[in-house]
Amino acid sequence: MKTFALLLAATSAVSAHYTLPTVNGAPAWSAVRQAKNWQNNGFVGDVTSSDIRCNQLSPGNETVAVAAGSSVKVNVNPNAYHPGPFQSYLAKVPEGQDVNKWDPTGAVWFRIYAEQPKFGSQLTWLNAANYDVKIPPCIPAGRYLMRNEHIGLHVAQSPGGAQFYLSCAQIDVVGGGSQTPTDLAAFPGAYRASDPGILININYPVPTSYVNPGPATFVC
Ligand SMILES: [Cu+2]
Repeated sequence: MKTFALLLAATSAVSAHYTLPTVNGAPAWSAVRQAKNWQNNGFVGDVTSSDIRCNQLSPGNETVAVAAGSSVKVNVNPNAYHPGPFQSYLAKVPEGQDVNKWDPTGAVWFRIYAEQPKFGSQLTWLNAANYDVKIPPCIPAGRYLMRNEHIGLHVAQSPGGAQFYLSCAQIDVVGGGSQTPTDLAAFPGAYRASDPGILININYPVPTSYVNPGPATFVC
């Protein structure tokens, strides 16, 4: 009986977590590099860990073509249950590198989306199952890694309490322009555990502003 109760407890804990297994409806973990949490739905808690980059278990094996200026539909399975922001970054795969295997170390990431909450008697977030993220129309065509994350802030009042759910998708940007993205950041490196958008009590007092962690969002 004791074992059974423990199993039940473990199951309900898992169901509160989530993965980001696909973009634009591709088969799970094909155009999205398989993440370490694919079975247990767990989170990354240490922003200084290399897991904060892509939480990667295995390379990808597909890319999804997307026109510059159009949107990518990022799936969160079953949904981004916890209160907190959704954010997206891109990194251009260098010429001569294999999109399935390139390890995006160093300051190669620029942010393209950072969700802000609605303010009131509590913070209100999208908590969606799908996020439509617009690819900037001016960036050069080519292959990119797209790092998508949702940050759970429900116990973020303690250092290390924020929960990062993330994965990296492989996209092929078609069209585009010739602008060079700015404010490049590295993972790890872009975040500190003490950042005001990471170490935060969202319940009391209820914040009247929210500072997304990471670099400025690049806009064309
Ligand atoms: Cu959870």
